Amino acid sequence: MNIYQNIQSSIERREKLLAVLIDPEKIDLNTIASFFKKVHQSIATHIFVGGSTDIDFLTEKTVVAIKKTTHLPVLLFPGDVQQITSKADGILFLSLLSGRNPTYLIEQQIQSVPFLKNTDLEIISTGYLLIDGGVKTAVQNVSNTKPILQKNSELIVNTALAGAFLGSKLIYLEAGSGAKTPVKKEIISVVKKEINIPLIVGGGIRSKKQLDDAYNSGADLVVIGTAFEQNEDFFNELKKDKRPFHSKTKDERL
Ligand code: 1GP
Repeated sequence: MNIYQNIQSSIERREKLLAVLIDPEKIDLNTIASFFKKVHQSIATHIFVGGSTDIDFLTEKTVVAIKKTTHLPVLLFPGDVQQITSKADGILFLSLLSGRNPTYLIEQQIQSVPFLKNTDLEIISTGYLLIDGGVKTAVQNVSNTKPILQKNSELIVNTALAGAFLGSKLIYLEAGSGAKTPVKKEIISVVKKEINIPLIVGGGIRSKKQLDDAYNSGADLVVIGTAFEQNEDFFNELKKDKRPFHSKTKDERL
């Protein structure tokens, strides 16, 4: 079964998913073994690798080191075409739908095709929405696009739905790495109500409570990077025996 089908079956089983985001510019490869010991004791189900930039081309080296250490699926979450390597299991093929910069809507994607078509990476089309997280984040700086304000829920929903109509297999609500305010519960639940594809939420989630809030509002997969980078003890609060489940099905929420 491929990664996407596994995500779908987890959702059917009412399991919640957690991706640990590893930024190749921030992780010290010598610490990968000890870092992953903690990852494996936790409820983490996926590893995302990526960052807004990768000036020193560290992505491939990082993915190779991670693949030696884990059996969890490793998905590229690239900031640009330079961050693609065939060594991962799959790639979130992102289009920054909240922005109006053609480079991140379609240009980078076209540039990646000659490489991607010769790899075995599972390509997962992902509608990517940058939502205001209270601080100017790297995604905003690098993509030169404006995030959608959280008060503008109608625009967020319509953008997510446009992604679904265009054929995205996932929708990713992104408050940006290190966001002050994660995507609000109300936004997650209103988007989840409208779409029939798995929903990813990330950016600024630093506590078990914020994680549970995201799950209970309808996030199927939550992405956490900064909180683990800054405090590996956070993994202890997310031990495997405490794996969270969907509180309500989509139909129950309606
Ligand atoms: C950023 O959504 C991810 O792209 C995770 O954000 O680093 O704030 O956890 P944090």
